[in-house]
Amino acid sequence: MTSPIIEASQKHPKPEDKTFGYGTAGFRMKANLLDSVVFRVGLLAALRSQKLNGKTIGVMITASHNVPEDNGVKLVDPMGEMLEASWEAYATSLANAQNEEELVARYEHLISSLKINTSTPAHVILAKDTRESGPALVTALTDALTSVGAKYDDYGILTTPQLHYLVRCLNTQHPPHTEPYGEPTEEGYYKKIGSAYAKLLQGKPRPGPITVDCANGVGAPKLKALAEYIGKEIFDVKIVNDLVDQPSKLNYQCGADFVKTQQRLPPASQVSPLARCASLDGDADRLVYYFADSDGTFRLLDGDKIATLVASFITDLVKSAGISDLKVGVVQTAYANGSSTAYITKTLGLPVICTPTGVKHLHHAATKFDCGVYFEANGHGTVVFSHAAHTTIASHSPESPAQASALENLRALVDLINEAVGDALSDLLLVEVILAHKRWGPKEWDSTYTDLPNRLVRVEVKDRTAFKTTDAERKLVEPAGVQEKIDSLVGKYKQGRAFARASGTEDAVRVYSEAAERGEAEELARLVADVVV
Ligand code: 16G
Ligand code: ZN
Repeated sequence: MTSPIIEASQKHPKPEDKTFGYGTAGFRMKANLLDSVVFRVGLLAALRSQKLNGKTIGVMITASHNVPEDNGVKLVDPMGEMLEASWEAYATSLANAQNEEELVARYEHLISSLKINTSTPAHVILAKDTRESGPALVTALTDALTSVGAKYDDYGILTTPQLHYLVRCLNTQHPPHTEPYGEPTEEGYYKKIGSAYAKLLQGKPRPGPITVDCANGVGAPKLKALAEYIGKEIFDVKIVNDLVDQPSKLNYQCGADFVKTQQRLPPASQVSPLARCASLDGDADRLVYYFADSDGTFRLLDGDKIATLVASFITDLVKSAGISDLKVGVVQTAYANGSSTAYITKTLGLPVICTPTGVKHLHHAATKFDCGVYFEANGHGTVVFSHAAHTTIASHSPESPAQASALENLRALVDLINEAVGDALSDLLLVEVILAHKRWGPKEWDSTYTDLPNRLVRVEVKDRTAFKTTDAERKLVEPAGVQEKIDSLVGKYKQGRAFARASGTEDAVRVYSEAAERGEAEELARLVADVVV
């Protein structure tokens, strides 16, 4: 059993002086350093499947919004969630074994300590984004899977959320699941969300054209396929930044991350005032909206604006359907604009949970609600429904035609939403539906509340691991004394708020600030940055 691993692993040697870590979104780095890591992730994926009695595990090769030279790899657990946290350490352990012998020893140690029955057939599915380095990394992955006799299916190029969807579909086909999540094909994905969208738009004003910037990534061909499935009459989408055959253009001056951090239109977007625009990121799991105001001012509708829109719509639908016992709530991170949090609690009257950065934290917290809406300000998010919510929505008997119609919409909404993970394509359709129902343009949506001026800065420090936080990253406990200094600065500004946390994806500390006036928010960020260096 072990010699095929050694033989296969010799083709994917570890670079000597590198230490790897499974971070917030898997392993991510320059693609030329990733070959051995992906091979070893393949070994772990097979073990994970065996540990879970042969359930299907997903492996996605992508580096999301990073530069074209980077790539990354992450594992998807059976219900389409991120890999269980305790296994991240096993991934790191395999990735850092210095040579083949050590790798096999660590692999076997996992088998014995986790009591894995290696005669259980393993099943893994994989996909990649459009990066040039993708195909070679797939070879590293499939070499590993072959060496341990795992069965695998390569789905080629997909968005990250499409792979999460497929994993969930494949693992819900059999009892105890009463119904599969959907058809386990790419086509099945378009069918599920596309028909839910069409249903929700019945009898509603047809949305006008929308311009979508696809970051020159995988979102472009997939959004085209989705749009073709739905049809131009009800989904009139103009796709820009779709140059997937020019890999160097990926995420360059475009995409959700560019728009959110630069707070301006991607240069390729030529749009008229008040027209709806949206951007996806490089693997289509993040979405932000924006528009140019009548005077040309750029207005961003970020993840917080999407969360508030979705939460208010679901609350209304649940109520209109005559359902009284489902708890709707919102999950945010410390980066959520203070105005959005105030709007959710005071205007919408909904509870808010704040978690540390990273989808897995938000997702987990959202499962505490029946309808848990979670979004990071950067545009990553979705809605998760509890078991009780699914059952109630499926079985509730309406008492009037109005209730019946709301209930139909609620059922279609559940189909439209990709519960497995934040999904830019599904979220895009979701926002389009809500705006059509509310008969809102981007300006009406934007005017629900006004963001507090804010500033995010990246600070290079000697050792970012020295920064330890508590209270969902809103307070520093180490280095000693720094939080007290931040508190005294914050106290000097009207509606001031600021925090510093170590980045999970870059070697830096991030400082975020908010205040009543733009100049003050900027000054506060600068002063806090001075305190942390
Ligand atoms: C990762 C996270 C994203 C988070 C970002 C923060 C996932 C799938 N992705 O990209 O949610 O916003 O990291 O980066 O969890 P930072 O730690 O460098 O600020
Ligand atoms: Zn992404």
